[in-house]
Amino acid sequence: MESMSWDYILKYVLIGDSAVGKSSLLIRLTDNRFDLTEPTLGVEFGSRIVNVGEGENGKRVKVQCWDTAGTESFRSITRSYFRGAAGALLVYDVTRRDSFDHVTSWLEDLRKHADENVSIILVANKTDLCSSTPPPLPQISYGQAISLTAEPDEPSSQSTNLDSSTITHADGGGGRPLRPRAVTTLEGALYAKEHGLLYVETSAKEGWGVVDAFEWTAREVLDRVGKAELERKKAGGVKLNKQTDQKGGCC
Ligand SMILES: Nc1nc2c(ncn2[C@@H]2O[C@H](COP(=O)(O)OP(=O)(O)O)[C@@H](O)[C@H]2O)c(=O)[nH]1
Ligand SMILES: [Mg+2]
Repeated sequence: MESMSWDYILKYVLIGDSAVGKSSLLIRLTDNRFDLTEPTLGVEFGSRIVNVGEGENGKRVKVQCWDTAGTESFRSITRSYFRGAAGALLVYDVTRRDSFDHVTSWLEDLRKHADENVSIILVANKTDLCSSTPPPLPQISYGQAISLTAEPDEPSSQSTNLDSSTITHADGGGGRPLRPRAVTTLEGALYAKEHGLLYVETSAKEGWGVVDAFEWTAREVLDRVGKAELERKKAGGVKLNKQTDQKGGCC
């Protein structure tokens, strides 16, 4: 079946505090829906093919994503899934400061237990609670924009175009009351830059930025490791379809 063919399989993990929206992001990715989710017990799994690049050079990447429980009691189980992950989505809730404060501890855990080349994207989720429109800037350019406007330790006034005061719209969201953001776009993006992470703003509820988060991470994995390298070393969390030239792979 052509639609099921893939060039690479990448293993991902979804991590972050409880209730930041990890399971909702996965359901949005795999089923394109937003439902009430049950708290995740241990680890759950979902997969989908995403496209990296276009045309002749485009690759079909099967993302196999492990959704982990954010609670402390499951943390040791969660850690055991880090090994061999090619990509990690580290999620926080833009309305909950504590979930952002805990990002450092999740990152330490990941650096300690995952392969050193794991590609990590910092995911600022639930932006729909603070804005009725998707973030207006192309999200991938946040990092680039920041490097042009500010150093991580001294955010400059020129970079206020990335601040949530202009990103979010206190316009009532079609009657829906909007909440203040607990973590600005600038803060999230600077943190990501400082720690060598990709950055994306998402809403699992509205579907904003979700597929992009998985695609950008896949692009970084493929860029970083390179096809030749993949074939030679069988890099952690990456499986190459042997029949990739014929596009014959099937899940
Ligand atoms: N408004 C809004 N709610 C969300 C979003 N993502 C998740 N939620 C809600 O947040 C709660 C926790 O979500 P869940 O996916 O179970 O979080 P997890 O514990 O990190 O897996 C649920 O009530 C979801 O419906 C989002 O993007 N926007
Ligand atoms: Mg969950």
